[in-house]
Amino acid sequence: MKEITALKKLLTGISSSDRICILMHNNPDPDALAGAYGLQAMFAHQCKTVADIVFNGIIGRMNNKLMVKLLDIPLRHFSSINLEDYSHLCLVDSQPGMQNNIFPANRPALLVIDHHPSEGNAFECRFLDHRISAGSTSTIVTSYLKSLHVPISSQLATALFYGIQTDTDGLARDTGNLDREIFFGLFPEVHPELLSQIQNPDLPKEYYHNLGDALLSGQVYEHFLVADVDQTFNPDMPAEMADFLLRMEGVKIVLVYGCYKDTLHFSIRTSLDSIRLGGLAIHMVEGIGTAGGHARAAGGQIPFTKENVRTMLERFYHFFAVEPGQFQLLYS
Ligand SMILES: [Mn+2]
Repeated sequence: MKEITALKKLLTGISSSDRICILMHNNPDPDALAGAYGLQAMFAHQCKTVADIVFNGIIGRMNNKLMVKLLDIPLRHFSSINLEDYSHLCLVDSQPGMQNNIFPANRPALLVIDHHPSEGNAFECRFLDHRISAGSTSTIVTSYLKSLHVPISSQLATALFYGIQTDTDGLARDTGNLDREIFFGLFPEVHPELLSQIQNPDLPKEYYHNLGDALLSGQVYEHFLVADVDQTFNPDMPAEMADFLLRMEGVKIVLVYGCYKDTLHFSIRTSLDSIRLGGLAIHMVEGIGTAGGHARAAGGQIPFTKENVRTMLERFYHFFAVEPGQFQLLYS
């Protein structure tokens, strides 16, 4: 494999005195967290250096909070560090120049691993593995850990397994042969009790408020469902509600949005293969916000103003050639 030779060469050039920062996209999800955790193990083993995992935004979902806590993932917040202090910057589950991360435009990347479609942004990088065929960043990172014979602790295996599981919906979505091979390969090392706790966390009362908002505001037309969770305590709630509502009988396309602080977050989900939601999400925020995603799951953010929300919704309806007036409340 060409990549592993290049990676080995890159790592031999790094010494224990180098300071490495591993960045993820904002509000990191389990796949980003696990990928970063895996790279940290790689740098520790191969270069005898402790890389810092740095996040921006918040760790929103209760599952993700528990993942960080129970699997001992050491995190630093972007506001508490200075990127100038690091000799090398890495980025996982995103690419420099994408709108969902704070990778500085004036710095080259040491290493970038991602599986999201490119947004056409050019960047300087010494080692890039951009593999759209992979269902998760965790898949790619695990394959490197195995090739380099980096020991994978039970906590790290659990993180990587959970990263693949969430990004591929348990191998049901955007999954290839490598995802399956790595997923089953990690399984014997996974800590079942910790994984179960992460998958079934206690939920705060606000979660149920947002669930109520989503159900009461939910409107349906044919196989579309659009819902507004209103104010939310967690920017991941629209995504969580969209996943949940997509399971409704007859529903195949879901849009959920909600406001966290001064930003409107939205998520789109579909069970259909024929739509590319990532492109749709980018179109919906053109000129007003940021977005990205995959074929069947995507999302974005816009500054919360009535005008912006109307524009975003109009573009969604227009894309599918439907009219808001055709929709009816789920409960009326
Ligand atoms: Mn991912």
